[in-house]
Amino acid sequence: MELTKEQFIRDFKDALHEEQLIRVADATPTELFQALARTIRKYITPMWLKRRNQLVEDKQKIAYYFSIEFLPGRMLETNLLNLGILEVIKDGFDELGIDFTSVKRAEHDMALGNGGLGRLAAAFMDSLATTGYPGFGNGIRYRYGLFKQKIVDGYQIELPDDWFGSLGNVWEIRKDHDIVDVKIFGHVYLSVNEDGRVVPVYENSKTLRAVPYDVPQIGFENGIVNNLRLWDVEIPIEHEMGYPTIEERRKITDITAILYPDDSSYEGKELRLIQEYFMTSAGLQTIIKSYLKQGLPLERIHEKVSVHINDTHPAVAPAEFLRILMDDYGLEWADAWNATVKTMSYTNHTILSEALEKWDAELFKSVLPRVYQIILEIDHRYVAEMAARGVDASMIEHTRIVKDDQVHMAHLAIIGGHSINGVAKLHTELLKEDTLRDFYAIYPEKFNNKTNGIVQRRWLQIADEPLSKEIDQVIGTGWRKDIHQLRKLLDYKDDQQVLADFYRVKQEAKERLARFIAETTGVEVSTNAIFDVQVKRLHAYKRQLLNLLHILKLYWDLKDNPDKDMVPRVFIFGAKAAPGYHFAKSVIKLINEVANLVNHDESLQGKLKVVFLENYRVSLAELIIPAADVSEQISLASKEASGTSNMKFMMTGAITLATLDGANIEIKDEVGDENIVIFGMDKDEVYRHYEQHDYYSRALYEANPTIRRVVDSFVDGTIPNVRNEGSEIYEALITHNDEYFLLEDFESYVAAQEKIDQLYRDKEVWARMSLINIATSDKFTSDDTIEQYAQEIWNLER
Ligand code: 26W
Repeated sequence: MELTKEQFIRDFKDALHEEQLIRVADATPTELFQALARTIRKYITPMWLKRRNQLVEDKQKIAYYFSIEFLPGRMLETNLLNLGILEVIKDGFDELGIDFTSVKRAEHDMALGNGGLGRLAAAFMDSLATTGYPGFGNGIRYRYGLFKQKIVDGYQIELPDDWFGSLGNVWEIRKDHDIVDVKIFGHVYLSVNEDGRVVPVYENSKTLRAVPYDVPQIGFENGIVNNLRLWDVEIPIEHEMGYPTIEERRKITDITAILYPDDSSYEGKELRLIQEYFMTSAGLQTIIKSYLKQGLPLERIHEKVSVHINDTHPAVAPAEFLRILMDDYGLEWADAWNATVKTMSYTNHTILSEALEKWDAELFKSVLPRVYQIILEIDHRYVAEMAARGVDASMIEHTRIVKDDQVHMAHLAIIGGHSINGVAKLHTELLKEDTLRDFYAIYPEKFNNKTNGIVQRRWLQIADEPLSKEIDQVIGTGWRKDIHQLRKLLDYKDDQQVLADFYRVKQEAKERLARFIAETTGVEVSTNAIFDVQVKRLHAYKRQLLNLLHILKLYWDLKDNPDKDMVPRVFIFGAKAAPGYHFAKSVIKLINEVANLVNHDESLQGKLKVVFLENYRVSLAELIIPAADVSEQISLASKEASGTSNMKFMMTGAITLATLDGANIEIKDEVGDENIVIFGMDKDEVYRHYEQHDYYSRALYEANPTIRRVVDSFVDGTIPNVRNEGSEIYEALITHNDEYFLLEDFESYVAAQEKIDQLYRDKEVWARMSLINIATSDKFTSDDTIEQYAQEIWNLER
């Protein structure tokens, strides 16, 4: 948009003076942020309205991305960048004597997500608007975001993330005219009405009022504003007498109170099922209503509407869609089913069996009696159709929706939709060959891959402004609009000056992070050290513990030989553990205690430092990632569906130290073998162990003195101030046979780390690797990922 500095200053002062009655000089950063956000909202509103009217007028097809998590982080700077007014606003603030950075930091992260899945959903919202496709989000407006992590005495403590504060979310707009009712519980029987139609009759069900709040999603310099719709629950006015007790009222408002803090593990909790149904039903009801306003027949809704199921959390969608089409609008099964399958599509984000949602049939039936009836009918028809097609009976049994008194949500999503995709090449292969093998045999045409991506604008232009400016110097600014121009950097891979400049920019980012580390943890780190970073959710399969084993190995090396020739290292961790995930919490404690051990040991001569940064989140990632030399992507091969931080590190010039897992493989394909450091078993070797049952961690432990010494450190008093945590780790590794094969990968990990050490010694070599990583990271722009979803799955036009 066009905006002059003078106009902005007038608008901003109006917002501050008239709406908040404050003078610039007196305002706190939070007040300034509020005024700025309100000013921006005024700029956005006309574009937002125009977009909606245009889509209605053109009867364009819209894709709706249903996700139980959206993790945008801070929105201010992205919004300004995408509107094309970031520089104008910064200039305006300079003139007013306001520090932009402190204002931007006053915004609380919007943390309605756990990790990769939620962050990806937010990235897709940005890319949908940027590519200009009509794609809207549908999720939950949680009162509290993902818990805030504090580290106390080395332990994780969880505090509520009161992200609304007293001021609420400035970006959202409540939409009363789209309020709908959602029914849960009670009993349902079928009856024949006057027209001779079979209709469900509900008894004793509870009605929830679903209230939508819309958050604008602004495209990059294209004037397009899409919509992210988040649902809140309220007590329906006309039913107020039906919910007399405070307890019952609280039960209702609890539905949107908290985001479940579990990442990669699933618990069949009633409240979670209600959350999932609540946002799915509310979203589908309003989508169908707005489609009908166009005066088109419901049988053809799939021509104008796509519904995407992000992981299984909204996978009740096919059944709910059928229910609405039949019960509320009188469609026959065949027509309703045809429209449903053509409307729905599903992405799988994990092969970990503990993360695949299956609901206890009794629970499901008690919460969603009518939907359960419909699911039974879908299941019944599926079994009959497959039998008629001559599909093998055991295969039918494996793939049906309801079996062993459980409702298999992934099965519903696959049977009830036309597309199922994985999130990286390897992951999709594993789905086809292993996890969903029988489905692949039945519906090969439904399977496809969509490798994840990241929003380059946030991770390069915003989070790494100094690097962005350096890139401008070398190849001009065209890459800011067309990320593929980054490849032009490859022409400079032997240019000493360019390499030196990039190296310097990285050092400066490290200095900024070093200051932050000193301020927040009191640990002094040298920027001559390799900044070796692992930031992601704490999970056994991600193997933060393998990283720690290597740190202990270095510790013992240095204790034995203080003059060991090594480049100093700073190991930086950031990770939240699910509050009920005992093992993960023990690993956090141990990282912190190893940090205490090494950071205060003078004999190590500062060659080894360990830092755990608390409360890892999007805004902290924006500080950490640009400062990384080494990106640790060390999950056991086959376990990490894709990973997306790996792409962010690559884009800001870190060297990836990785197993052949998830998108690491595709990163390797882009940068070439010489510009990444790979170690460990590949997925075939891992699977071979599973098939042959021939993994014995104790044998590895007994045969290898280095492993023994490192593992013993957990139980022999080496690490101070620990209780049972050390022996728990020891038992996981030795007694319980090391589920994620850390010990088998240990030696090759150590060798890979030694290679990193050697490579880093030659600044030019390192800077060249780094430049090649940056130059080829365009491969992972989420704009391209969305382009593929739009063309190949949703069939959208822009
Ligand atoms: C029902 C509980 C639950 C919670 C989280 C089930 C499943 C999950 C997912 C595993 C969460 C998740 O974030 N998965 C990640 O998705 C990213 C985006 O596709 C991938 O990059 C990560 O590899 C994958 O772990």
